[in-house]
Amino acid sequence: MSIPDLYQLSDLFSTDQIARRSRLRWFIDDQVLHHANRWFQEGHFPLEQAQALADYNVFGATLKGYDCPGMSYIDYGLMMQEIERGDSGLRSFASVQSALAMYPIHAFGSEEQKEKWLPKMAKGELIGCFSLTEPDHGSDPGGLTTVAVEDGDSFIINGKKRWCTSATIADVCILFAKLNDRIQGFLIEKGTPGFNPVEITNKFSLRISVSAEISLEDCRIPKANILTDAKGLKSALSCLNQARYSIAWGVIGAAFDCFEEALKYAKQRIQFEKPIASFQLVQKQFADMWTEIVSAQLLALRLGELMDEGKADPAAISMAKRNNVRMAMEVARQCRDILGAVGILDDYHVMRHLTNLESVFTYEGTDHIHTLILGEKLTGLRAFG
Ligand code: TGC
Repeated sequence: MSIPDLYQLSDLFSTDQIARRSRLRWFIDDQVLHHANRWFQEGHFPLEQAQALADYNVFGATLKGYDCPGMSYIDYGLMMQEIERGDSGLRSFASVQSALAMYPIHAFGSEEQKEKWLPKMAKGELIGCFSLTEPDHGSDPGGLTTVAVEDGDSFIINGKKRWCTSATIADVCILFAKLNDRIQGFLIEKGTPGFNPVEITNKFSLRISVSAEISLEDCRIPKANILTDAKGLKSALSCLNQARYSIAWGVIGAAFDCFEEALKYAKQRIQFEKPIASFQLVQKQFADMWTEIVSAQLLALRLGELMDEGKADPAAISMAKRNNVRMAMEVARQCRDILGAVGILDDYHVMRHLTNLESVFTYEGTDHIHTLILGEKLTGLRAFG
């Protein structure tokens, strides 16, 4: 029995959107979910399956021109939801490619840079990454200490970066450094001497995803590789808006997969001679979870409309990221509880989603930072900085 669409959300999507979602759902079921727990245990990133997402127009989905799909933010959000139903690490790859690598090239790059990178990135032939965070500057990126200095027709960059998804496999890195004391974006191409990404392998979370730290040692790049219009922290934060939007939708998919798995289990698991789904406390868990999942979908949908109209306030994006990640974590925890002891095994997906969501709770702005962004918006008073 499928879960009833009580709020008739399907009516809010076009036939095309539903068809696209079904195609991607089939791909995630067939090519990702069957293998995901093994990949997670092995710490394996499935590059081939990740690149195949290009066939569904995932990469740079909302960007116009340069062979990009030019779709709506709701189209994009629905795809993020389906991908994270598979795994948060795979969705991280897809949203970094779109929101943090292609978006800044599209928004801040020169015509030559756009022509060179975007068509191939949209096809998944080239991979991008984004590098803002440093070992000593996470929530306060304005304090970053990586420095670029001009030297003839080059810039020389020195510093250290951390938590860059895809950095060891990326063809291009969008990197923020200080140039004359002001934050500035640059493009660094794979293989540039002095650009040294190293994979972080000792993770308990997002194991189907490459995370890396990068050391930059006299890394010389041509002047043409400056992202001219990516000036100031504002430009980096505007990329994060895109990535936070992807998360607000994506985590609904993770919650959905946990919910479906727990519901199936609860109907089959017999205790006291009855399926545990018939017990009142378990029914309360399902009622609470489904209410929160549907509420998160409505929040994401309205945010998508605002993004399409170019009217989304960054604080609204913070609200959706914060609320929907909290929701997904709570759903994953409740589903693990319903599964009982077997919920910790890799025969089920719940524990993988739960440990992944621990990272999603923290990256692209911690829960605390989004709380304080909302606090400032509501009170007019700043609690940080
Ligand atoms: P603040 O003075 O508030 O702002 C500086 C300028 O930026 C503007 N601004 C924004 N613009 C667009 N979108 C937003 N969301 C914006 N938030 C602020 C602001 O209006 C101002 O503009 P202007 O014209 O006055 O210059 O800056 P602050 O330094 O006080 O910091 C504010 C704070 C704490 C909210 C911000 O720094 C923040 O969001 N911190 C969290 C950082 C974060 O999310 N980091 C994660 C980075 S992602 C990553 O590197 C690892 S994950 C990526 C991967 O998976 O590879």
